[in-house]
Amino acid sequence: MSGTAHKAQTWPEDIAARYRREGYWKGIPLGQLLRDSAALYPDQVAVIDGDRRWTYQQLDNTADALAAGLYELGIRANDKVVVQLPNVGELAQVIFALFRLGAVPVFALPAHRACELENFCKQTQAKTYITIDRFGGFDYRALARYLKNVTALQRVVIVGEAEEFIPFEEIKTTPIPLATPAAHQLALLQLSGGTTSIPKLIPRTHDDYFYSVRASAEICELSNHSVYLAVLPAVHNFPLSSPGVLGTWYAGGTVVLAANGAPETAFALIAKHQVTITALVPPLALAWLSAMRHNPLDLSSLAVVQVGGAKLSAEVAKQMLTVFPGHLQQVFGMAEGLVNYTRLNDPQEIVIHTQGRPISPADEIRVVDEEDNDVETNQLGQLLTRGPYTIRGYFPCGDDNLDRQNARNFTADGFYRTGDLVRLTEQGYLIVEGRCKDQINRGGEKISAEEVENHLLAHPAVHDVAMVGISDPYLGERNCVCVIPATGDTVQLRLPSLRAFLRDRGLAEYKLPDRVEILETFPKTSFGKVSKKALRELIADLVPQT
Ligand code: AMP
Ligand code: DBH
Repeated sequence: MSGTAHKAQTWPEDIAARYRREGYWKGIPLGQLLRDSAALYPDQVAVIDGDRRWTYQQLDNTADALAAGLYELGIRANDKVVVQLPNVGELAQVIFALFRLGAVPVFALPAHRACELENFCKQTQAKTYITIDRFGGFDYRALARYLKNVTALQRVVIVGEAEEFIPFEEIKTTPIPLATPAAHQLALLQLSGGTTSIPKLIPRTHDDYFYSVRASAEICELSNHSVYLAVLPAVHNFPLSSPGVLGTWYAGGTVVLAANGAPETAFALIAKHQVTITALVPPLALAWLSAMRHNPLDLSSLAVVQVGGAKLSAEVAKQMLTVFPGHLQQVFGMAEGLVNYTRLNDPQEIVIHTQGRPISPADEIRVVDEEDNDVETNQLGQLLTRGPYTIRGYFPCGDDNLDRQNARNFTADGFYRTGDLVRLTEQGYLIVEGRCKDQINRGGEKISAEEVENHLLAHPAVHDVAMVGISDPYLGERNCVCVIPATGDTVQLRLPSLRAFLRDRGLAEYKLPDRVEILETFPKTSFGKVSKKALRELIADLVPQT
């Protein structure tokens, strides 16, 4: 560390005042969200986890008891607490207990391991780690032991069999009066995706996060009759806040927690609890589609199926509309802030072909070329955004690179550079065409991987596809298409056939694949998105260098 003090970059005072004046920021801390719903719907079920369930009143009381217990352990306002929990009922208690204490959860995904966790602990100087005994065949206590040795961690709380650590079940104590955190303060730290680099910490305030949750719940028409099925890890920004579990608790609905998104588990939960809304990433949407084709089930309680996190191809969107009941909703968001939704009453064309429009009239959108000049409507460019729930800078954690990172990721006037290549339609909807880096430069000719993938997804022998660049001494990059076959018959997937297929669809010659690799699965990020970075590395190992 150089000893340089890094200042948190936040909203300028005049803009913050405007967000308050215009009602986006209401000055209400997130702990109050549960208090209000418990007052309105005390006996309504807030959380279902297997055979266990908690009403709003029970969850509210437990959160207070847990907040008091965590205070007794020494946790104070503004302390960072690394939380690594799968979708279990205790997560709901932990979230609200920390919000009420004004302590700041750092939401690690269950799939993160020593490398990421060590990073989060060191970056935040966290003294507390709350996790589970075992999940998905992994023992988190072993991870906790390692972290205690190499970081400043002082205490580890374990849900389940605690061994030498603090048992979660024994912490709760008589509620005590606690100072309410100010709504402009830091409420939680989210992680940036890591699809292309190591996660950065994203500081979200009570005011800004609460606004995005409230507005999202309204857009998705959540009510106290809504039943939200969480199949994605609930701590991720999408299922946490778009509108996710927090949006459901805001509306007084019921959250059903699933350990994972396997169709057999999820479909049974949908039928049993009459689930009305759930959120998927595209690979999961494909798995659900194929399960429904093999064994159609009555999922008629579903009013909304959200798909987001990565581009849903128009081809798959169409299939979703015919196979699933209710509305399909595309969600294009980022943990840094901006979230776009197709609206429930949008025409099918919009739902199939766009990734939605921003939550808020106060979201500012710019689509720019490489010199930051605005491009015309419908033209491809990089998406920049600022608004009442989009951060102005990453979390200052003593990292010498922070200023450089902020300078790279934010404009001087506070726009976040999303790194996404989009078109903005005349009606104000965004179409995601790829990431700046998800582009193959073939001897100067740029190819959007998404475009070719979209065509190939229409091929009957293709289950899923991802295109990556492989380095080429002559062209710089050539394009390699990785295919998960739909059936055992891969003859149609040979290179000449695929090229002919794409050529028939009118695709330019330079966009046709140079190589095909048949794979059983794609490497995924911790959140379950296809990791193009890992895929590129995998292919580099398979393909002999020329
Ligand atoms: P994360 O860093 O995990 O918060 O991921 C945010 C990024 O995921 C966005 O900047 C997009 O690149 C991508 N993303 C999220 N939702 C969508 C979507 N519906 N379509 C295309 N890309 C998406
Ligand atoms: O991918 C994401 O990060 C994401 C997707 C949809 C997100 O953060 C969100 C909605 O809030």
